[in-house]
Amino acid sequence: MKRTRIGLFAPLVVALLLVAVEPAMAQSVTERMISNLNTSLLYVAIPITILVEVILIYTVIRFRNNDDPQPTRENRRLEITWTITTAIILLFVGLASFVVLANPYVSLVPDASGGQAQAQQQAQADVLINQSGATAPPPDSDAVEVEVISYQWGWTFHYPEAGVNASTLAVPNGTDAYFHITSTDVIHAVHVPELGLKQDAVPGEYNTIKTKPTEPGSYQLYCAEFCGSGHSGMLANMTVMPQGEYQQWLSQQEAAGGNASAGGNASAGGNTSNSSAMSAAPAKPA
Ligand SMILES: [Cu+2]
Repeated sequence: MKRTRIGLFAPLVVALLLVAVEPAMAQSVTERMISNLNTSLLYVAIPITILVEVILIYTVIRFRNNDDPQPTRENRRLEITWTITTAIILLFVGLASFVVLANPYVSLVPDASGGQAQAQQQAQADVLINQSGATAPPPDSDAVEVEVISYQWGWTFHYPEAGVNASTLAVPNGTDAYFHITSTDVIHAVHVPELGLKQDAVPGEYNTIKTKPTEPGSYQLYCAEFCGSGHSGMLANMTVMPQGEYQQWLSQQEAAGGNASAGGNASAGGNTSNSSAMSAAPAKPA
């Protein structure tokens, strides 16, 4: 009996030890939330897996020579225990997932009330390709907005406030960044795995995602939707810079003539290439 109890409690001890280990530092708020959720769900799944396997192996070995097996008799206490335990586990999994999935850093939901609607209109006026669906930051925020335009096969990053186009996606560290994602031809998808970002780029509409980078550095941006023969080469560089460096970079882009007709119609589709990370891409008609 004592041995069985130790066998049952061992998985719990393992789980507690796992909880004590801090997860690795994340590169953005979004990435931290997603990987924390993944880790917490793993803490629940590992002890359950160990418990089930231990009971299974024990049963196989213990009763392997049983020539006269008896049917299981009703055990109300046991049935109530596993029903309640399962309910608690499922409730935890559901709540933990909901808290992360409903967060604006993971799923940004448009807010059409009051000042937000005005900011929405402003955001709509400044973008390069005038389409609906962009979710603007709140009016008083210092968030950076970037219009991410995908095409076969490359990316143009348009900065509405400065009116410049760039071939690299630069954002300041520690500041909210809104990416209004769209496409000029077929469906593409923005994917920056290290920052936990992924969103479809659909022609004729904007999908906005929001994040806050927490670690300066250079990250790979991929197209995550098969879009033709050039798909595998549809890469770009995303650079997270300290605030001062970002302002300097933006002025450089303006000086280099990263031209863009703000509020104009579809003049997107820059001549971007991944290697020319720091140079502005000239806009050409799509
Ligand atoms: Cu693509």
